[in-house]
Parts: sequence; structure tokens; C-alpha cells
Amino acid sequence: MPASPLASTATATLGRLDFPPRFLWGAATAAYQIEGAVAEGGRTPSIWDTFSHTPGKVAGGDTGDIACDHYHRYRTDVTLMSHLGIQAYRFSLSWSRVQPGGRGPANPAGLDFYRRLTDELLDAGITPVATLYHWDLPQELEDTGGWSARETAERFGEYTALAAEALGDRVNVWTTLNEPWCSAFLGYGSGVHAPGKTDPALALRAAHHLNLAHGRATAVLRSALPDAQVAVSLNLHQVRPLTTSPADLDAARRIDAVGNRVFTGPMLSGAYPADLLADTAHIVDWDTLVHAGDEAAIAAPIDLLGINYYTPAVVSAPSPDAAAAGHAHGESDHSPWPGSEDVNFHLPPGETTEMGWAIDPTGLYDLLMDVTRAHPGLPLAITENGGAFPDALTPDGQVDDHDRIAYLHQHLAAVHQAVDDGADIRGYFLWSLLDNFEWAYGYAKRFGAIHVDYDTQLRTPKRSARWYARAIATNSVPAS
Ligand code: IFM
Repeated sequence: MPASPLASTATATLGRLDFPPRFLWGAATAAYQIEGAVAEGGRTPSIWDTFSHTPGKVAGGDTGDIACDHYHRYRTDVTLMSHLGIQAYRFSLSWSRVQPGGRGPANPAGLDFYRRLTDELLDAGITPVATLYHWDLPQELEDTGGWSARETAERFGEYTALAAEALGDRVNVWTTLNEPWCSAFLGYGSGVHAPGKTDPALALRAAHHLNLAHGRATAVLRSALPDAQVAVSLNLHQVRPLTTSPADLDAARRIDAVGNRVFTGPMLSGAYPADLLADTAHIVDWDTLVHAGDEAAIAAPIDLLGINYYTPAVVSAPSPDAAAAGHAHGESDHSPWPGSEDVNFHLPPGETTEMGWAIDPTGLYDLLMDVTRAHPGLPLAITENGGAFPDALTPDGQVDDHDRIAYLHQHLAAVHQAVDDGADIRGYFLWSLLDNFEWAYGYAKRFGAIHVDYDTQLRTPKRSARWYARAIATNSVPAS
């Protein structure tokens, strides 16, 4: 593993929580959520173009056609980041911009866009962190089975090689997949995300092929860019049983298996967990799905685990009338939890964000400590954390988002506590730099530190952006 550029101890001085020296303060976005320009520079449609243009799939009929027009305004956006002191920018590559159709040669115009973006970042002293896949599979690959087809993992390896060859001289930190749980289980299980399939067997197949894609990409990056840091970003669920009854504890075990260990098992421990295989044996034949050597390939060592956290999952014993989707993952008649469809999900008491997600920073602390205990020595970064709130522009054009500041403050304090308690946490990426296309919710939910007026594309840093800039400048947050 490359030497850590970061120390791993935090301190508290009077009135403030100090983060480790060289703790990395970042912000994150994703291609389809901000770029727009969906038909420019040789880009071909992704599954999200198809899905968002299908009536009834996205709130308000919104699409990513224009989004934040970042494709044309990336210089402005880098300047804004620079003014805030952002040290690292996590963005994703649009596969169908880099390799239209997901097969064959690279698209020079697509690569040029990412070269220009990364050059601009480097000129501003901002570290680029590139995510290879944030949910926008080329539609042509979906037409031949998408993630339910093993071949898609092979295509992902080839695409990774094209990206590494073109951008490896500029990008040193790579994330293979963002939240493969969503790609597999919301995309092929509950169907609230593209491609909108609702088949538990396809969802489990997709999970395995996403794991395999991660393994293939990691191997390609290692061989093409021996000095690069390789990571994956998982939206690990902080699963909490409603009570300590054996039935509730078993419900938590089941959701942990199909929500977390389906990825961390093969990626970090070299095997699918036996209880997951047992819970889902009636849905897929794992012996046929998983070929000899797959688990070893998926377990290719990573340098850093990215954790995306928003809210905990409180669960109780299965019952026939369990809500199909569970809280926090959208409305559908189909479950995103194959084999554990009838587990009940509960919204904990207390405040929620505009997504209806419980605000609970102890979930982040517990998650960081759980992962640290399960995988000692594994460097971590929070690659997404933030909240959607009902932002309103004041008459003088400001956004006084005190609720978002409180959310960030509480969650950063939880990160600080985890560092103090021994977690090796290298950085934090606020979700999101900009208001953007929030998938099935369209533009109705705003997660940005920077407000975007979608009619004029005017960017206005919110009060939270200034608060975050101060945290970066002082490498600390207030103690209370
Ligand atoms: O906007 C998403 C992002 O694309 C992936 N993680 C969760 C965010 C908020 O829902």
C-alpha cells in the first residue's frame, strides 16, 4: 500500500475539535447528476437517460439532460471549490462519454473533457478523486443484460484500462464503484433506479457481477498505475435491531448480510458469507453464479474503503405486511432486500432530512467503529455525507441553511470521535458540492453546499459552504 500522506490522530483544543494533520477535506458529485450535455462530444445514452425519459420514473419528469451544465461550466465550479478551500474533488466519469456504447475504443472528446477538468483541478491545487462508475451504465450494455450479465464485468475492466491510460498521469486516487448496493438492489430489485428491473434473482446476479467488476478494475489499475491509490465507495447500512429479541437480532443479521456483507465479504474477506448464501439459496444458485477464482479476484487488496453514510437502518422481525421497500430507499411494491423481503423497517423518532431520513450521527460513529473492528488497519474515508433540506433563497439571494450546518457539524464531530477512538480516517467528502439531479427525486431535493438556480444556472454558495470553508481553513469544527 502506498505510504499514507495522512496522520491518523485527532486532538481537541479548547472550543474546537481538531482533525489530524493533512486530513483531506473534499466535496463529491457524480457525472449524470451534474454534467448535462448528454448528447455532446460523442456521448451515447446511459441507463439513466433511458430511465429518466420514461414517464413516471422520475419526480416531475426531470432528466439529467442539462442538470447543472457542469460539462460547460466546470471552470466556474472549480473556481468555486478553490474559493471554499476544497482540497479534494470526488467526481465520476460517464462511461458512455469515455467509451460510447461500453465497448470498443475510447472517445477522444470524452477523455478530453476529463483531462480539462482534472487539469483545472490540479492548477487550483485540488486533488482529483475519480470514480469509475456512479450508476450510469451504457444503455447498449444493459440491452445485453446489464449487471445481471457476467460479460458486463469484463467490459468494465476494459473501460477501466482506457480511463487509466488516459487520465493516470493526472489522477492518482481512483474509486471503482459507487454504492454497488444501489446499482444492484434498487436497479434490479425494487426498480426505483435505472434500469428499473424488479427481479430478486437479477439483483443478486448484479451484486456478484458488480463485485467482479470491482475486482477486475482493481487489477487493471494496479497494473497500469502501480502508484495509484485504489478504493471503493460502499453505502454500508448501520443496521440496528429494534429490540434485543432474538427475532429482531436475526432481522438485523439478515439485512447486514444482504445490505453490507454481500460486498464486504468478498471484497475484504475473500468470500461470500455463509448466512447470505443460505438466506438467498432459494433465489439464485450461487454455485453456478460464482466461478472458481471469482472471490479471489474480488478480494484484490484496496488502499482505502470509502464509506457513504446518511442514516441508520432500524429493523425488526419479519412479518407478512412489511413495507416492501423499507425506509430510505424510495417507494416500490418490490423489495430491494432479496430473501429478506418481509423484514420490517422503522423510522427512528427525531428529526429527519427532507428525504425523510433520520438524522443520527451516532450511526456514522458506530459504522466507522464497526468497520474498524471488523477490518483492523483498513484506512477509511467518508466519501459521501450530507443532507437535503428545504433551502430557500432570501430576498437578497442568500441561502441560510442552518439545518445543513447542524447536520454537517454533528456528523463531523462523530468522525472526530471515531478518529480519537482509533479509526484510521483519511478524509471527508461532503455530498454534495452542488445541488443536482437526485435520481428518482429529480431536482426536488437539494443536497448542495452551493445552490443552483436551474433556470439561470446561477451558483450561490449557501451559508453551509462558508461554514465548511472555515472548517477546512482551521482543520477543525467547533466543539459545540
Ligand atoms: O445523490 C446520491 C448519490 O448519488 C449517491 N449517494 C446518496 C446521494 C443522496 O441520495
